[in-house]
Amino acid sequence: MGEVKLIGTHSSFPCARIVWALKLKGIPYEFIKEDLLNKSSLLLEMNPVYKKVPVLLHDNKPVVESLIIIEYIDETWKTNPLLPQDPYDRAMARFWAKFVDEKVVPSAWEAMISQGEEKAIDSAQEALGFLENLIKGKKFFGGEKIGYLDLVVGWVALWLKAMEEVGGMTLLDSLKFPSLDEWTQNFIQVPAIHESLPPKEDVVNYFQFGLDYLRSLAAK
Ligand SMILES: N[C@@H](CCC(=O)N[C@@H](CS)C(=O)NCC(=O)O)C(=O)O
Repeated sequence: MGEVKLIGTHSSFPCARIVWALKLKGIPYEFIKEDLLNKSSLLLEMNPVYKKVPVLLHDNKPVVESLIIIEYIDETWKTNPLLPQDPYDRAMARFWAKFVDEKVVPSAWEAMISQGEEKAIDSAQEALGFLENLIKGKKFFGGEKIGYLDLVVGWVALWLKAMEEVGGMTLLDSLKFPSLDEWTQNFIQVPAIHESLPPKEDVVNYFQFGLDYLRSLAAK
């Protein structure tokens, strides 16, 4: 199996994706807590390109970028597969994962920092609408079982709610997105997910800190 370590922070959803993947596979690992305000020499050495968490260390070899790390974990430890077996389904899962990180996350972030500006909310809800259509009639994005895309969308179940609180707005309106809302309930009930969710207050503080920091930069 080799030695597995994860450099991360508890309030970061890209890091949570990796914790979930490791737990679903039953892989023991050591969590190395990173201070993003005072980055460790280990982080800078292991991720010199982006200097970000998460970083997975497998026998001291680094793998970075959460989507790539999940794929690495899935290819390395075959039990409880996360990506679909069918090549077309796998391509689609990767397509939607890219969409989540390139469109859904940034639009929700924009809506938060605009403090609920209508145009920003519309744009975030348009992006969430694609996920609503995708999950309609299914328990998980992976079908009956939790899979890769569920881990990628997982931030919606907690981090999106924290963004809503900080931005004073609602994005995941349960009337507009009933299936996605139901999925969040199914997702957080899975023990591996449930037991490793940070307290919502920590995530709210994390986003509030980020927002205050951006404002202080803008004021200079
Ligand atoms: N695309 C990356 C994003 C990772 C990321 O943004 N990490 C944040 C924490 S949530 C970070 O390390 N930020 C530190 C920085 O930007 O300096 C992934 O999916 O792994």
